[in-house]
Amino acid sequence: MSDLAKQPGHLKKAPENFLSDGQIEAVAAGRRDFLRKSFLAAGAAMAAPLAARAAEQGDPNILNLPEWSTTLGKPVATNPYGMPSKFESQLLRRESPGLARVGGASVSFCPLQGLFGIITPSGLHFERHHQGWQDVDPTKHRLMVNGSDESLLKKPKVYTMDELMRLPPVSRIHFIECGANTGLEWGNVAVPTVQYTHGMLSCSEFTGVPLKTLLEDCGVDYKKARYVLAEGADGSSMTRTIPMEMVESGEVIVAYGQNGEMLRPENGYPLRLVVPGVQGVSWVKWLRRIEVGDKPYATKDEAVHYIDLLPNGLHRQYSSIQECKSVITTPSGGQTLLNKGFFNVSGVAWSGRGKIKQVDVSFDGGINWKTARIEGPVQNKALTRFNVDWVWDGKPAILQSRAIDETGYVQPTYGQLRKVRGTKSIYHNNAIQSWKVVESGEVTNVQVL
Ligand SMILES: Nc1nc2c(c(=O)[nH]1)N[C@H]1C(S)=C(S)[C@@H](COP(=O)(O)O)O[C@H]1N2
Ligand SMILES: [Mo]
Repeated sequence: MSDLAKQPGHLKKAPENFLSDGQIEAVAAGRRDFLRKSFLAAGAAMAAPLAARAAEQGDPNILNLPEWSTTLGKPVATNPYGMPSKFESQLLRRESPGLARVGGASVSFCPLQGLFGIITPSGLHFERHHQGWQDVDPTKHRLMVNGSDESLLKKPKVYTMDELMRLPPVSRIHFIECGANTGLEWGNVAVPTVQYTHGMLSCSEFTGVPLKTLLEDCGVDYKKARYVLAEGADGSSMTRTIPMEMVESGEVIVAYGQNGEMLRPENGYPLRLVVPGVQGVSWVKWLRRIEVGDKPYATKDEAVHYIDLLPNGLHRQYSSIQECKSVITTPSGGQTLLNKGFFNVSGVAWSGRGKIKQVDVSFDGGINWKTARIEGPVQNKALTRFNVDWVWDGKPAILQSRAIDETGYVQPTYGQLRKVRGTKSIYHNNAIQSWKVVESGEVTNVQVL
């Protein structure tokens, strides 16, 4: 450990993080105010190093053996499907208080502030449904593959799940980000936490069959068939056009697996399209049909959703690639630094164009930059974890991260992004995020141009 680590600072996590026994009771009783106060108390108690506390105060957590450590534990398979500890019961995906739920159409955000590494636990994966979710019977689910014309695809087929799962699979780690992620920040609506600013983002290992394998099985003519239409089976009949080059590269996957098990119902069980680097809406869930065609389809979803109004008054319709972006997840909005000293500043970076090459972090609002440690191996079109040492001197600070991908593209500031994209946009915001730290240690969301 470095010398810095000998004088660690302490962080009060946002209340999404772990609870004590007493706090669990308080939550159960719905006594929110008690919860808030006991967090402050718990934070203060944590501030003295463990050994010093034991010696000076006779820390009962060291001196008294708890009953559980001297009695029989619970038997195996008490939970045939394992669940998180009860002390983690506040780490949840959450709906934004500011966003309306229209029928089943809404979004729940991933608690990025409480996650480590790059894999999103399946139960915390963000959700975005245009017409709610269903738990679909896999024995009745079918995938049809056809052409807009017979000359484009010679042998149209319908696959059962069993048939798909017999084909040679691939497993790859990729991020998925909704094109609307960080959307409210365009209008300078500084929502409080990283869960709400950046939580329409998740990363999983997906398993499935490359779409290329299926199209070739059906006799596709790549010379004529230059586009693919993907269609979902849910009430929204979600349809998106995907250019054939992406499919030919082998990256597009017809996936049934997520983090080693079948997809979760909310994420499209039993079948979804994985389109690495491309905005979430193209990752069609409950996938029931693939059609190949010779031109973009310009469907309803492509005409009205996830389009960008540009300063010249035109709409950009197919902004499919998610550009290079990053965000500091700890410390982040809603958390509090309890005292000066060492902090490990941590976050994630990603790019729809490939691998992350470098992440720089600033503590003074973008004047000086320090290169962060990248936790490898770095994966293609996947979240990439970065960490950097910081000693907080107790004075106001503005924390930022700036990612650079393997194409050399540098994540822009708000000033740079608005110059090109104007101010009327909602989607595809990849600007540098700023977290302001004030003397009291409170961390809030601010915008720096
Ligand atoms: N069939 C279908 N596919 C869909 C959607 C949908 O509503 N229906 N939502 C899309 C959008 S807008 C996004 S951002 C992603 C979200 O995936 P997730 O819910 O697994 O996070 O799924 C996409 N695929
Ligand atoms: Mo989305």
